[in-house]
Amino acid sequence: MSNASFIVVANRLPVDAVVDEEGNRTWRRSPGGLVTALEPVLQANQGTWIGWAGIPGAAPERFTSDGVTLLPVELSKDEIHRYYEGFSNASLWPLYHDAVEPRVFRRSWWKSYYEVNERFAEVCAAEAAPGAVVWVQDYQLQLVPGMLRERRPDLRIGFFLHIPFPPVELFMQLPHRMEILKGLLGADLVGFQRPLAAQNFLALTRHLLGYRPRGHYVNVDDRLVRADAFPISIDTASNEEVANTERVRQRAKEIRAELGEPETIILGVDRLDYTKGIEQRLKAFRELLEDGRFEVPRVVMIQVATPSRERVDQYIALRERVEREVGRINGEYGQVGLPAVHYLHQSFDRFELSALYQAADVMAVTPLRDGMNLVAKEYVASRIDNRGALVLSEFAGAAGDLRQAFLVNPHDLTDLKDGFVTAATASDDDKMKRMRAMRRYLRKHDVSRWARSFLTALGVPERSAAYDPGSLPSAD
Ligand code: GDG
Repeated sequence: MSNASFIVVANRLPVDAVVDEEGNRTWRRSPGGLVTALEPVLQANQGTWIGWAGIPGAAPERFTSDGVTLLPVELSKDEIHRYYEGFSNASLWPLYHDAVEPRVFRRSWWKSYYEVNERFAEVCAAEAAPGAVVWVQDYQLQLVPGMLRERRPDLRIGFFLHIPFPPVELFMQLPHRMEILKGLLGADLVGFQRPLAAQNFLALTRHLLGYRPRGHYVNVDDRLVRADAFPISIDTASNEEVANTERVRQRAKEIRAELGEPETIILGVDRLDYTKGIEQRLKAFRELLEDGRFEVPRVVMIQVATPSRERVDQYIALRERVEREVGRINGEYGQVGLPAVHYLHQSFDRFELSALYQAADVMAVTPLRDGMNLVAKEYVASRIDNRGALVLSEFAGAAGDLRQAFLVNPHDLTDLKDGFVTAATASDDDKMKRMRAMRRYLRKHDVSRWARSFLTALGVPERSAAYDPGSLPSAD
């Protein structure tokens, strides 16, 4: 049993269990950046992935998929409500995203968060071989490093936060803030998307716990904890490969034809989440039509809003607001057979997504706050023709990497509108120069480099197969 030498612990497994009406269970790949990033690392290492299988009740038995052992953890309906939808997604998520939406605190949610974190830690403690490397992921499991260290001091523990880490004043609002901070300090290495997040974390260890961080290190009971930035990326080569298929190139042409060959297609692809700035983006587009700076059908917008957290109140309300705004824009500016905004509340496969990227003249990635934002990077990697323009929020972690994008402040509607117009009217030369530079950057800074740099910093020996996904087939 206890023989796993490399373990990833995440809220979700990389696959979701799907049960049909007759009770038969199948598995479907779960979407999202975390899975794309980590799956190749685990495949290379024959590692173990511990996580929830996506359905309430008794956990399915462990199984193996593509050389990775998947070990499901049980969550009851009540825990999904309190730990996941409650404390994780209605307390921590808004607070860590600069409270762009009011955060909700309930005491019963915390209890459940604590208990579920303990369960993950116990499952992992029982699974890990002596001296194993454990890599804990994201805001749902911030207590796990501390709980794991208590049970298994022999382990090498890393933690990576995929979302922003808030400044001191905001974090101070969080009930049980000390426990969360101590939980994170159970790790040997705490990784963030951006240097500022690591600085916020280090400042809090001083402010709340009285530690004296030196550089990137805090001395906790004679143990050095390092906090640093490791900006996540994508599998650039595999995105390029998909974009280069005949199927995708054909489909991109078809999309443009179906839209009536507009001059400019503006595209948004986001989980339907209030941090992504979808409402502000739609409002900017409506005003540009109002001002006559954009005109349908010469300029049209496609907004893919992937369904997300559909039982959380704030997400239900957001969906209503977004759909009302889309209706309003189309009512005022659409023509028969020619809507101004094509709104798709659906998921697509990666070929369709790649074709959309290739068809889009302007990609609108304008979150109010975002840890990184992989969509921005996928768009750039997919533009093998070096065309297209990326309008990118300064508040996305990706703005630190994709510096040649048209940067905007999505909180400032005028700036957002100007950004869209500038990108839509920039010269081909200018756009190509920017795209080439960003593509070069992503070729070098891909997801395997991200995993390698994190694991090297965690002390996993450089030549170990544990993190050399380079020679393996891509994740999806
Ligand atoms: C969190 C942080 C950080 C979306 N719709 C479809 C689809 N997607 C894929 C995209 C992309 C991923 O989901 C979304 O990743 P993002 O980074 O944009 O955003 P979050 O889900 O909020 O991710 C974020 C990330 O973690 C990684 O650390 O960058 O800041 O919030 O890969 O392509 N994929 C498919 N169909 C869809 O309809 N196949």
